[in-house]
Amino acid sequence: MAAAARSAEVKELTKTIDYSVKHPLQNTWTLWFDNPGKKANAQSWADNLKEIISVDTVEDFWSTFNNIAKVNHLGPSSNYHLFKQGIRPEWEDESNAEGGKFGIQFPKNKAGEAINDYWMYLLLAVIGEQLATDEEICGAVISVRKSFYRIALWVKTSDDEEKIEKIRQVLNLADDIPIEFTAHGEAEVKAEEVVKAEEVVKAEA
Ligand code: MGP
Repeated sequence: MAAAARSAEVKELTKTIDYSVKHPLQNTWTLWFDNPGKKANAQSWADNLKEIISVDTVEDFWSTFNNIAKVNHLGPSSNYHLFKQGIRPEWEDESNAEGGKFGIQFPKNKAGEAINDYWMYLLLAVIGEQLATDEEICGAVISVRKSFYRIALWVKTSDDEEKIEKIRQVLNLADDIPIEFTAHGEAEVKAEEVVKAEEVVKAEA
């Protein structure tokens, strides 16, 4: 088809699009941000957590995503969290208590700006309900650390292989990049041990 005819056809098609209609998502999703500015600790962690906005349409998701700082522009120790409305992005929330996260680590020097796309693809899969059963997904987190980024999918219960494959597929992730599951219970125990060790050091000083 000649270019002029094609452009007329596109014009005709777009006439039928009603831009005032928003497209609802299956769930409402809340964006959170935290940047403790230093290594976080389990007791003060929630103080840094800020609820930014909730979105329930495709259009509102994009206007949020396009207007917040890109992941590669965030400072070390920052995190974005996109969680189902009603679930706080912390281990203590009852929806997370028995669950865990699938984490993928990307060295900063290798990932570069591609991290923005990995994060976007994970979010699209989450809000588009492409991963596991809808009920099972709690949210997604991107963590910026000194030398790496970590993307994580928080789930309510299990670490089955099927989810790992699905994540690999939606991110188009190379086979040599591992996806690791950590139960939140393990992370919590580790954080408590750190707090105890710090108290011992303080007491001895
Ligand atoms: P992290 O950011 O999940 O781990 O938790 P990371 O990136 O491996 O650790 P970092 O030290 O390199 O940043 C970091 C710390 O934040 C934990 O050790 C806890 O002290 C605190 N923390 C993180 N999360 C997700 C929670 C949470 O859900 N609840 C509480 N109470 N503390 C948390």
